[in-house]
Amino acid sequence: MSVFRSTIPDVAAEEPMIQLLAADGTRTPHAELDEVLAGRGGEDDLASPQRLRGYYRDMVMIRAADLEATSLQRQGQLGLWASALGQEAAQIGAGHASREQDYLVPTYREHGIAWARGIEPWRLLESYRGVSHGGWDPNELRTHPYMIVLGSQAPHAVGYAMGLQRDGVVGTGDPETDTAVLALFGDGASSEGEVSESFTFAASFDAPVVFFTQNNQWAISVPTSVQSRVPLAQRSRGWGIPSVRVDGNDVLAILAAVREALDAARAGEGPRFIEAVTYRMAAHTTSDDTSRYRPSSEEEEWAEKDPILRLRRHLEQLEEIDEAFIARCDEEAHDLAMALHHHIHGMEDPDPVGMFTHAYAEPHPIVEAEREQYLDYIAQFEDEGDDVGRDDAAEQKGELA
Ligand SMILES: Cc1ncc(C[n+]2csc(CCOP(=O)(O)OP(=O)(O)O)c2C)c(N)n1
Ligand SMILES: [Mg+2]
Repeated sequence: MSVFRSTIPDVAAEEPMIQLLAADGTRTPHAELDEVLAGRGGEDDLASPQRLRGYYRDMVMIRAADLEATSLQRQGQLGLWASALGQEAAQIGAGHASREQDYLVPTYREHGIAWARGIEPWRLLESYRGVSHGGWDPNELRTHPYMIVLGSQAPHAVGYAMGLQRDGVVGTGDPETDTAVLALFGDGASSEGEVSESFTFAASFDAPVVFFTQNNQWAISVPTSVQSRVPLAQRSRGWGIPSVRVDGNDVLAILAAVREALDAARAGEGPRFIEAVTYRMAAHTTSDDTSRYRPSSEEEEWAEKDPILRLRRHLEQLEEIDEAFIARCDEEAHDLAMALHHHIHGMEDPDPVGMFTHAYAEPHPIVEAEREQYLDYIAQFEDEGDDVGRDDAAEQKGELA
């Protein structure tokens, strides 16, 4: 039995939403997903009290990093910041559902995913400060660089997944090597044509890919209701891709659904699609002002569904959390925020022509010409005595000649 459905119901019908933790923290039993959480084939219990405390700590840590990054942007240390406030359960759940060998393809708001994959938060800040061309080794951490081009995650993920099939690491039954891809994108991005095209390829080739949409209700100022006439979860069924709608503020439901979907993809059963219903509690980015397009009553309503609060209430019901643990998490979160603060003040400007160096593996005449042009451009500022941190542009140009 599976929670994933491949039939298209009446479009007027309400799509059910899987939930294991109610807003007050009460756990609802679920025949199939409880089995997934309990671990098939002798794996660890994903819902053990120790694991639950771990997810709580992860969410507290990533929220602190997020709030600190917002402050750093306000202090002029970052060009921009896209907050993931409110989406911690969707991201920590999905991140921990993946296995080490899986490949994840994130957007620009995936700070919980990054955390779960072992990417240090200051790597994210480097990108948002504009001093890094990616921030981490995608191959080593099996997580693609952040991508801002909406929907681009889908074709990248499907292409990678089709490559895995050709590498013979899908459906062999070896849990150490069988691999799947997790494509992450937003509700707004799901309207991009390349997501539909990716569904076609994924379905036709049975690609080992899971499409994971965080429906945070907004694409900047456009509500999801304008993006789709049917619940997003129903969209992929037209392609024959089984899908499910899950409460995105419920870390356990997300963990179980993504784990089940990735297991199926890895086993060679083809793609899955998950709509995680959540809420972007902050503005779209630090350049946005929510008061221009949404009522504060909506924000208050969702504050009650806060994913961190929900897991804490659940742990309290289980009597598996105490004040000392909560205080320790808060202390660690504070230390992380301070570390980010110090780290950013110590960041150095990169070599201004580094972007040309990394465009191609081999030298390329057009990129070389553009590099020359750029060196000429920044040399002008030196002539004016305007030190813009471009130490020795003229010297570099001399070296090139
Ligand atoms: C192809 C493309 N078109 C437009 C944009 C500008 N843009 C950046 S974020 C955004 C809204 C995205 O909304 P959603 O996909 O719901 O993700 P969220 O920001 O809510 O996480 C838009 C229109 C872009 N980055 N890429
Ligand atoms: Mg959105």
